[in-house]
Amino acid sequence: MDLKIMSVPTKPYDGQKPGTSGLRKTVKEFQKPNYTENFIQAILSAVASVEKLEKSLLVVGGDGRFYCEDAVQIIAKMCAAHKVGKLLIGQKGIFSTPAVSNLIRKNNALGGIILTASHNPGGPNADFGIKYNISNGGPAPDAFTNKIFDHTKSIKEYLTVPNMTINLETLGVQKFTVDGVPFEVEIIDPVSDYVALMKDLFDFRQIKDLISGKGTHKKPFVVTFDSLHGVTGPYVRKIFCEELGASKENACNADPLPDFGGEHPDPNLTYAHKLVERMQKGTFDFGAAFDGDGDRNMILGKNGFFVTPSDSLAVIGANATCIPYFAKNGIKGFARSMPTAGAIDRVAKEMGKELFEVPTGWKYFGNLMDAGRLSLCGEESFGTGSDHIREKDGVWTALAWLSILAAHPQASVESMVTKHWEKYGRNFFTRYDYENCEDAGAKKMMDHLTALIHDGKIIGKEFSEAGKTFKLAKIDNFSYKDPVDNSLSENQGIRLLFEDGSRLVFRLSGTGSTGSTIRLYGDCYEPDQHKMKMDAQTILKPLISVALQVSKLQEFTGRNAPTVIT
Ligand code: G16
Repeated sequence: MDLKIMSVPTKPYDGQKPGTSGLRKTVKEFQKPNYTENFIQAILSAVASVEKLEKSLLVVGGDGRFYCEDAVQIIAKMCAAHKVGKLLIGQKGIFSTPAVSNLIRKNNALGGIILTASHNPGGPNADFGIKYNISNGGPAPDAFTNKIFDHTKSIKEYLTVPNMTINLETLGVQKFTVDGVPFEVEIIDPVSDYVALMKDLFDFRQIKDLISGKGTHKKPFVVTFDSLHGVTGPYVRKIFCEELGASKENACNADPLPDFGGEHPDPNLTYAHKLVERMQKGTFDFGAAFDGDGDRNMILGKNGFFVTPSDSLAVIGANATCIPYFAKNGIKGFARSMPTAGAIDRVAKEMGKELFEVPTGWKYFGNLMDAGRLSLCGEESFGTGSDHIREKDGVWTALAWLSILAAHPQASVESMVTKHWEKYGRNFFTRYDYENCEDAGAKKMMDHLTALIHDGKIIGKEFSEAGKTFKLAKIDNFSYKDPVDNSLSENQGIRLLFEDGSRLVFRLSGTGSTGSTIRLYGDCYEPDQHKMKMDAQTILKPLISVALQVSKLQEFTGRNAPTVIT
């Protein structure tokens, strides 16, 4: 049957500006008439303005949250109407974000549309999200997302093929003819290509020996995972249980659910507290949690020893040669987002490698990787990854840690981290999140801090809290000039830099769906070996008090305490 293209008149919606990583709004918003269609049309128009969309290959899939399958059907109809040649779609519309990045690269696709609100809750009353990844497999850069936003503001019609429905259950190719033009959809297993990639990067036999306690390891290394009912469940079962021999019972919450079981699929100490409690019992040697779409991770050691994402990146960097991919290709350079503590900087210095400090957002790493200057990077927001793809990668990070542990018989997660501190000193880090504040109050606070920058009088001022004095050396709003294409990204977070090297950062999250989330980051460097094992919150409390004093956060937002502390 020859299907027909239809043009549907529509009107712009306000606020379809992609944030840190795509458009994230409530499901209810996406369900409004033409809301999703408008955004997809804007993506396709933006792509068509710079590339040849006709006959192209696109990858489409998401983290399985509520509304994913509806969105896949909408995208398929609209791609057919735009004469896209073929879509590669995960069975049931499911792909982890790292899996999409891999498939785009592996198949030389033009790009991909990922359906996820990442770590935000899911379900009919929670969040949904859509983002576009470009042909390098990474999130579209600012210049491109600005184009998408521009299209959303002037949209008058969208194109679709109303009578086309995709069977998302059955693996294989489905062929259609649309106004005489062939259009193909291939439904693939979401896991297998990703597993093949991991087998290429890591030595599975070595990790298997660690887990089973073979050879020099002498006793089994007991591992557990929490997929928080996100997309990683099937990936965890296949890789860690089937391939590497971990016990199936220790792959927790591994059935993806459209509402993530009513919980927040965010791998941090607050939302992945069940894993923390399980680890605190002392029966497991290693634990990892992953977020809704599988790009974030949290690493824990025996008894619940918490590895900060900043330390995780540094330990992986310092032990990179334990990972076959890096042993073979070498390390080209390291990078971290600006708010991430600088533990990796010390590793880079010692190894004589370039270190890049970019704004928050994985999209800023892509150019550096494409230019062959960056191999390993990470963010404080529980993201770690390498140039094997162009997204952060939760499962990859757990495999990286297990590879390092496999190469150090008898070592524990804690001993790897403490040895690292002994060598390099420790970067203490904390993040306070004030979620869902009123927009006006959050804006006033940021305006107040901006005024302090312009005024400049605060520089040199001393702040004393709990017997510690901090003298302000510099205050600015971080901007970044991409060394590859010279693009400039301004207003990326207000930094207060103190004379003793301590640092405070304030920024508004770009991933929330409603209200404003204020992120307050604090870090300091401690070379004193006697202080290495101190509690980060105790060490950083005086600095955070200074932050609250300077920003007047409480006064502007009415919040007495953060919703999440990491
Ligand atoms: C996204 C980006 C990350 C970023 C994080 C936090 O992560 O991919 O690069 O660090 O948001 O952003 P914000 O502080 O603006 O909320 P994800 O896992 O949500 O895609």
